[in-house]
Amino acid sequence: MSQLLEQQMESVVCRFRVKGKIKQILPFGSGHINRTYIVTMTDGGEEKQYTLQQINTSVFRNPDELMENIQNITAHIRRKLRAEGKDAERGTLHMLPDRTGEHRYVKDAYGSYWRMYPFIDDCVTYDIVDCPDVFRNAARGFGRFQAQLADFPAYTLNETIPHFHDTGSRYMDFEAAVARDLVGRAANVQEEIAFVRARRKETYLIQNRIIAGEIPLRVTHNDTKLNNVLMDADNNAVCVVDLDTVMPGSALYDFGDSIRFGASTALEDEEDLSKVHLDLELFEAFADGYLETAGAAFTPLEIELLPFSAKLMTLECGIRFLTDYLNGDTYFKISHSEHNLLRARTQFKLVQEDEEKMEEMQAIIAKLVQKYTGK
Ligand code: ADP
Ligand code: GN1
Ligand code: MG
Repeated sequence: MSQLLEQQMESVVCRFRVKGKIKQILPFGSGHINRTYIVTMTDGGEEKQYTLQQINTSVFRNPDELMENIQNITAHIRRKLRAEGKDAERGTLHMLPDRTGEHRYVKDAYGSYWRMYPFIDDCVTYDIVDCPDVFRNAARGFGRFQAQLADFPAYTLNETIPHFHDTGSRYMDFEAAVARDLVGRAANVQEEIAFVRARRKETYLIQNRIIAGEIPLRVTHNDTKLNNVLMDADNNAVCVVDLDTVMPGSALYDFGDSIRFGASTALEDEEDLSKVHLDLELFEAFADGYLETAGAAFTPLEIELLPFSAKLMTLECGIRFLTDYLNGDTYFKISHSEHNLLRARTQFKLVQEDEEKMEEMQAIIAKLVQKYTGK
């Protein structure tokens, strides 16, 4: 970390309502968008930790609206947890106010926006999981999150990234990137381009049904990666984090994105594609935990489309990685020049397996529906 960045962060931290002196600031987490740090404060011999995050404002263009969403969502969940006698301190995030009490963020001298949360102790997050029981618990965390927000007034939410899971519009961005070929990479990824083009028609399937009113809009998280749910020492889900993309959306986005990331046998950027598979046991465990906690509200069409949503969300993410690669890596954080291409390839490998195992996924869902409804 550069000295300048450290000084910048220290002056930011002091503008939040925190007690004591800064002991340490360290980078944390494996997210692709914001920058996250852990801040340790000492106050009379007591230590307390916080997460400090720099908002990526080229992705989230209106930080005021973004923070307003998070403030309202977390207040809603906190009220619910308290009413149910549950631990509201650990069950949701709490954005710290600044010293004036006016904002839940600090804007620094360089125009960057920062926010702070008390660190929820004794938790871990996973980038990969091989135990179905752990993944079932993660699903319960995301399912409960959706159920907690079922009565949140969706119309009051700001759209933090327009058309976020509009896969058809992601496809059009991809075609534009191929046509521009800004950094001359298109010639080398003809196979991947053809893979996406062969699936163009499917990119519109969920969005068209939302527009037609056949699939209900709900308040959804929209970024349900396994590492966005904190798990305690017994691997129970404690708190859903990374709330920047909570917006009106489809339950299919959340289910599909969780399967995309967590039901894979390899990391998102695994180079050796022979290690990348869709694990049906993990799929079943997640579907079980999700239907148990959120499924009662689902319509028959939502249930029917759960397996397809896993494929579509994986295809969409692969399209986004490939598009960013073609655009010269301007959106996702990367650690080397081929990073986005590797990520796109793992997604396409998973899409292929989703296609091969579609009937098995459908049979699993049918079995679980029977379990929960007796039908
Ligand atoms: P990103 O946009 O970088 O993914 P996240 O909000 O997901 O940012 O935070 C990155 C990681 O930091 C999470 O995966 C989680 O492990 C951890 N984290 C974030 N907020 C907290 C918190 N309040 N308490 C404990 N850990 C947290
Ligand atoms: C980004 O911020 P992070 O790492 O949780 C992205 C998601 C992608 C994901 C792919 C705001 O999530 O949409 O699915 O990377 N978030 C945003 O790993 O674009
Ligand atoms: Mg995250």
